[in-house]
Amino acid sequence: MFLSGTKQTRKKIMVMGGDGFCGWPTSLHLSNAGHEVIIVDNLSRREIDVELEAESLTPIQPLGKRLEAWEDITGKTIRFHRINIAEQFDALLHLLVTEQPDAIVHFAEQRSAPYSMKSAAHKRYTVDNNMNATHNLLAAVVESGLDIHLVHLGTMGVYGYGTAGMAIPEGYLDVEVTTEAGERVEQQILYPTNPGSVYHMTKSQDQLLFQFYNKNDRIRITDLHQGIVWGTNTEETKLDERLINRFDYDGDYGTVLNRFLMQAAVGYPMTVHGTGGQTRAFIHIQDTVRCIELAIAHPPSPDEKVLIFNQMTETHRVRDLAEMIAGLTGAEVAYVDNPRNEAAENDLHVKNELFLSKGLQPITLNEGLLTEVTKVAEEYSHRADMDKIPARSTWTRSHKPGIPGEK
Ligand code: NAD
Ligand code: USQ
Repeated sequence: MFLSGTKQTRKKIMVMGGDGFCGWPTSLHLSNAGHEVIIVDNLSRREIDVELEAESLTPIQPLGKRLEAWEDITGKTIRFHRINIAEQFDALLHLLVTEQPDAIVHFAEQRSAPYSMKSAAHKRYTVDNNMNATHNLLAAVVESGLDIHLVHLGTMGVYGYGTAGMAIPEGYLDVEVTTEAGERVEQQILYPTNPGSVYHMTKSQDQLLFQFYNKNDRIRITDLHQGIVWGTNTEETKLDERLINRFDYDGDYGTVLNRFLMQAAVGYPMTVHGTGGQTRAFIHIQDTVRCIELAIAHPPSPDEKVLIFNQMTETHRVRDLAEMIAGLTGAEVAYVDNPRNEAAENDLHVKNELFLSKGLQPITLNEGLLTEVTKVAEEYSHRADMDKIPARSTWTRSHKPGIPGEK
């Protein structure tokens, strides 16, 4: 069951944020591969659905039902602990000490850029939650005295998206500096961050926390700078409707490609922000779960610096995605005012050699997969609330929201 060609053995893995869009299919994938999986989640994402009065397009089951279904179907057990890792440090530490996991996958952060920009309260919540979640985890690993490999889900957005034609390296930039004595010396530094939202800023700060704890306490850390995830289901979530994954389509949590596929399926003009000249990195959810399995199988050694992988498989310009889906489905494209403060046009070149060298065979955007997502959206279109589609969170107070037909 384990990855072929690796020396992987059964590991005990804690998945922080294992009820979320990436965390749930990852938990199932790791459990199916033979690992012992324990989910830790405070269910805050489900509470945010209540706050926003917006639900997943797909009918996700309560976590208890999901876990029961997984056991029914596969005979495998995934345990669950409801802990807010940003606030309940003692409970977190106790869990690490009693369970002694080999690895922790850290998804447990507020991950929407528009949500993080809605108001001062949302900005503060995102910073408090994300910074404390990551720092508590690091401090708990040190306090436990255990050698736990931490795999974190970071973002391509920490780099900013304009690189003057250079391919974004995997985390580190080689620079040449001139010493006082006039000598030219090479150094490697963390690629300078250039976040575009309060959410992306917290991910930039995470990098410094990792660098410090790795240097000071020799914690083994892999930071995965992931692109925009698209798709819904994986091999495991397809096994039974009760295992179905979350599908966010609302203006705050829906990400661009899944939103366009859903909009095409329900006959809502695709909401391209501005000129749609923004180029972004993408990865299918099935590759997300494979990459995490690969990262767990290849931990850095204790004397190694933080290992940073660019977890993306392709880049696309937003308007090209919309035009491609329009070509496939006949859906309309609407160019709306951009509610965000971001460059109207950018090129993006990204290196992703580390995952390719570890055996990733990337899934790229293809008609079959696009149609698969559109079919999921069509099947559950009766659950769609059209009023939740426009992106209403604005980066600067003077902007109008992006609603088709309203300029
Ligand atoms: P999600 O919101 O669906 O899942 C996050 C999960 O973490 C939720 O179940 C939530 O309840 C839980 N959580 C949040 N704060 C917590 C806390 N303090 N204690 C315990 N649990 C907590 O998000 P997702 O799309 O699955 O993203 C997961 C991670 O991957 C995020 O860190 C995000 O930054 C990163 N990422 C996501 C994407 C994407 O396109 N979805 C792309 C790149 C990176
Ligand atoms: N966009 C549109 N129309 C829409 C929605 C978005 O044109 O209806 C545009 C946005 O203006 C932006 C681009 O599409 O230029 C991407 O937006 P997004 O919401 O899909 O992605 P983003 O806000 O960057 O965030 C998502 C995840 C986040 C993750 C990030 C990866 O929510 O957790 O970190 O993708 S990355 O973009 O590579 O930094």
